[in-house]
Amino acid sequence: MKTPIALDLEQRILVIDGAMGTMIQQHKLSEADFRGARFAEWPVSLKGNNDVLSLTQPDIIRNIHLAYLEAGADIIETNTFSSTSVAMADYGMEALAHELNVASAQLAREAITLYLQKHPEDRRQIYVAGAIGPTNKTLSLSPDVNDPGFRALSFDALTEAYCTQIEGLYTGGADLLLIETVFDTLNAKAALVAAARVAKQLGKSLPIMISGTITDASGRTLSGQTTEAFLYSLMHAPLLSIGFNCALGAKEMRPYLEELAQKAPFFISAYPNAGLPNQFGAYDQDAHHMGHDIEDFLKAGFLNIVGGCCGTTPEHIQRIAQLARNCKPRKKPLPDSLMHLSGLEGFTLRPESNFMNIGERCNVTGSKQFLRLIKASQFEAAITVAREQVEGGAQALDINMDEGLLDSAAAMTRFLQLLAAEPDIARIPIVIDSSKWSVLEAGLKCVQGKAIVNSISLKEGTQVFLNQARHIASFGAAVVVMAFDEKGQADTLQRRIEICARAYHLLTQQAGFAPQDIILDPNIFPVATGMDEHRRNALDFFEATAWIKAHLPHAKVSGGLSNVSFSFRGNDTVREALHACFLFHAIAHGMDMGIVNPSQLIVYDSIEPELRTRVEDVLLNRRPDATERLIEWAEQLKGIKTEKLQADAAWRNASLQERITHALVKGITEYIEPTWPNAKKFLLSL
Ligand code: THG
Repeated sequence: MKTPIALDLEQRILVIDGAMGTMIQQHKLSEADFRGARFAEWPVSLKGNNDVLSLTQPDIIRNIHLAYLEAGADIIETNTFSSTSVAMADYGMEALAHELNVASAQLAREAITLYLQKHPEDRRQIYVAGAIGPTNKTLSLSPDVNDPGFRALSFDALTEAYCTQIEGLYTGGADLLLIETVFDTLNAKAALVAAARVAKQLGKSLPIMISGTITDASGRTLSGQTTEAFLYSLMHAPLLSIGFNCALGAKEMRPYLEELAQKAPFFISAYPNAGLPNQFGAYDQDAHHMGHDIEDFLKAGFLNIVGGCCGTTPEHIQRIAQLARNCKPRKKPLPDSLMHLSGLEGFTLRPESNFMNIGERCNVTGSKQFLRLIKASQFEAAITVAREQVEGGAQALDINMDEGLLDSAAAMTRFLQLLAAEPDIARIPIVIDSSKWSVLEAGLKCVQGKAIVNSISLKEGTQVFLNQARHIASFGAAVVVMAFDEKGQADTLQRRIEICARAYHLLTQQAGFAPQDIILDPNIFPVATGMDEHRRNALDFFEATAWIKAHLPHAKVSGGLSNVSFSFRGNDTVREALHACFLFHAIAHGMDMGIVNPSQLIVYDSIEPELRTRVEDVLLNRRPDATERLIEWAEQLKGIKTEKLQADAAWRNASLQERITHALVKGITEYIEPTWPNAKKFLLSL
């Protein structure tokens, strides 16, 4: 059902108010003014704590709201940008967070009542948006230059703080929640999780607006995301609107707004600063000048909600309102049904896309090298494993820390937080791989992008499955479901189909999952094991894949490719041939993605024909002696090395200087050796 504001937005462009800070500054308030009588003895200086003015100088705040209403604002923002316990800690006012939000929302409501009493002829619906700032801490970046994995705040602590803020905004009478000035989508996800939690508690949900901020000229958020990645990271929530505010002013915002307007299935908002800040941090763009840039957006049809941020005044809003009245609102595009993922950049899987490679090597059970590094806490070197895969063509990275002797949740957290600091790796989406729910949960709290959770299953029944799925959905991640139920792992075609269909229907009908975010894994098992019941392992996977693609709309199919060749461990030639042939047939049956070693994938056509025949005899179960014949061939091959096109080979062949440069730039420490035992200095023996 459409909310009243959604219906309103279909008819007209709504105007959101301008800056609170600039208006407060004009009053030249003293320390004593900020404190008022109530906080006269407060041990910390309160000058600059604008939000506390809702308690100590309510008339000033109410009058600012009134000025914006007189200027034509349809949405006024509460004075609560920093009213979380996290941001209020600067003033020792953590405990006042709830009260501040209640008071500020009430002030905005009062201002609307006063305005409407004065202007009974004005029949517009006017809304109070509860302003929810990003706080002064970012969940995806370290404030400590010496430890890129450090975080000043946890996801859970921020979520708690947002819950308190949002409850206060509800109590005070806000109509909307405005999660604004988003510089890190992980912070915004915490706000979304909090909003959903409060809505459930109170049995009422307010429409949610999200507004991000692009702070550098290359078009990225502070935490490094592009517009597309920003959108995909937050698109799971049933948003009223998405847009940008603050930052570099209207003109600089244009290309990013244009992109959002094209891609987002929500209403679009923009409330920029009055131009770029000058050398004193003030804003010079007057109403006329800013109006000129805004008019361009309006005429281009980008917008549904428009207003101003830092440096804007009622004069600016009046001009913007005038312009908005004369323009038609943008029409929302219909949501597509493509799978969108993101790291720092967006990724979209289209029907015409090639097979998607998920790098398998950052897996403590799947790589002895990676296990050794993680066990020795050599996280920096472990990061190199991730980088090599990206360079080798991985389009997403599978991370698995499931090893009995490790604190897997802690290792997952640490590794993901370090990865976030590597822009060339964090570019691509993360696949959080674990068979332990606690590890998956920990991983979700570390990634700002739209990730894949790998995996859940029906092993423990419907209820556990649904609870886990709903939790994953609240973080916006896609999910891999293994074909496993209460009775065990699916090992026939029929069981694969049955379990995948059941999971798909539960996810779409009861867990609110978008079908394109469901990835079914119908179990890739080893072939040529010598066991008769394994003869159809590959064939059943292929046929299950085809069935899924034909019967479960928009669902994706994935699998762990290297599993298929476990019985040929140590024989890379046969393993690579098995992988290439398996993929060739699986893709033909509709497999969309897989966990693979991207730099070790070879081309189907390059396989020696006799080997290929023998491999396919096994995969397709074409003859009773297929396994013997492949083993026979494998024996004969032992010792012959294949020429692997390793992705790093090229730089390893370059000149010493070039190798040093490459290693320094990419932070590859693998080839550095000490010149003598316990040396403090290292020689680059590249
Ligand atoms: N489905 C889903 N997730 C999965 C799997 C799956 N995650 C884990 C696994 N299976 C996929 N990942 C790997 C990673 C490595 C290997 C196999 C699967 C592998 N490793 C070499 C080996 O064991 O011989 C290790 C060699 C080395 O130590 O370097 O084969 O099916 N959803």
